[in-house]
Amino acid sequence: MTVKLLNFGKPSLQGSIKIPGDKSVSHRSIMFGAIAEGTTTVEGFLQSDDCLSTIDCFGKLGVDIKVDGEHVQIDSKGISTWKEPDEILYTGNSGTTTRLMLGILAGSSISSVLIGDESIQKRPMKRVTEPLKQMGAKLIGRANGQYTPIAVEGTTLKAIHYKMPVASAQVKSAILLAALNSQGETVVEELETTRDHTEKMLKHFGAEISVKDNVISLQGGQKLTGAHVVVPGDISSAAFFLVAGAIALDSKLVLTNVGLNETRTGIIDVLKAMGATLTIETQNNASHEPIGTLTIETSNLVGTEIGGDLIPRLIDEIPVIALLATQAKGKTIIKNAEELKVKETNRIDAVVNELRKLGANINPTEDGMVIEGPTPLHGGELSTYGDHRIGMMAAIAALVTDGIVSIDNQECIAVSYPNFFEHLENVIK
Ligand code: SPQ
Repeated sequence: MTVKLLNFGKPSLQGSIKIPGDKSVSHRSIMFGAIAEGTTTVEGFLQSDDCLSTIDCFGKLGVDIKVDGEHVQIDSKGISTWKEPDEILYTGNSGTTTRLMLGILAGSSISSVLIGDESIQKRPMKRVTEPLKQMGAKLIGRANGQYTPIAVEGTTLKAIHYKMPVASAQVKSAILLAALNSQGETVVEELETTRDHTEKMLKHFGAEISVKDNVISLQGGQKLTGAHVVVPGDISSAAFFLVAGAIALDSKLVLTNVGLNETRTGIIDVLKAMGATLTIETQNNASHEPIGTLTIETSNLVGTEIGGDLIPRLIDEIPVIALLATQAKGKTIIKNAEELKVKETNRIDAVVNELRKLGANINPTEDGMVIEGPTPLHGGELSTYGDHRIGMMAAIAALVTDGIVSIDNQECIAVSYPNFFEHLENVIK
């Protein structure tokens, strides 16, 4: 773990950044390519630690995956041809890999064991193992299937009608992936709309799926066919530079290749509500997801209220939105965001503790936080808690502090954005 000292001296930011591939879509491109029959080619794949964990797991299942930078080719004859792994499947720091693979493996004909890193071992899995058990899945894990390691004995699954108790794309996706390999029609009712990359990719790989309001229906036994996937840039990565451009002195940043799937664009709604100088231009593109260019300039910001169905559309952006709010005039209230407590770390506690070290006026609540601004920030020694999004929030904060900010574990940022510091340094003038 390397301590990184950030001594930027309140710079101006100028230039353009091509935002790297979306983590959620990159994971799914490998999973769908492995399930499908035929050849799948992926363009713009995010080579981050989390996505490489997914590739590693499928490699152990005998799936032929060739990686050449951002290009990936997957050749598969379908799930029935996967081999039983002779090693434990290691999912690293990735909740998406762990939960979606449980759904996929539950309906396979092989036995396997999944384990992740220290953070994954504390993240709740019952939200996935419980509905999968209702489908007939054979799963054994600590605390009655709540924690990894989890052993999966693949078996024949039956369809379910499931009302989700939590707004989670990972739970929805695990059930849909299990449903593909089960008998009958599965119906999933969402509490609130969450990211719909799985539904979009199911269609892209040839499945028939019905989505009406928050009700998704999928008939089991459908075969997927290999496809070409163009991965859009990750708006969750772009979010750090959107906030940077809005709060740094005398700045203008152009962010290209940004995925604009409307289940992910809550950060844009928040920036507009706070009065940011932001323009959006959609791009014609070859992806099955919308893509555009965002231009952000130094802005006079005001506080806002963030809650309800906006939360799943920006859940991973909340740490950096909290930083944004420290530079806005007035009060920002973030509520209905209790899911933050079960991410890579408890992100309510982590954000509040670390921004307070820099002098922010921020208080935790049961389901979010309240921030009063604007506050001048000073330097400090910050912890990432091994969480990439806390690490990047700390680095962006250092752009507006008087004095040096240090972060304790810069390596964790490679989970979602390996080129983050290179991109940041390129736009500092
Ligand atoms: O994959 P992981 O570790 O869960 O990653 C995070 C992140 O910050 O990158 C959450 F910690 O993103 C999740 C996101 O919060 C990725 C995701 C997906 O790809 O389906 C969905 C969200 O999680 P959830 O629990 O709300 O379904």
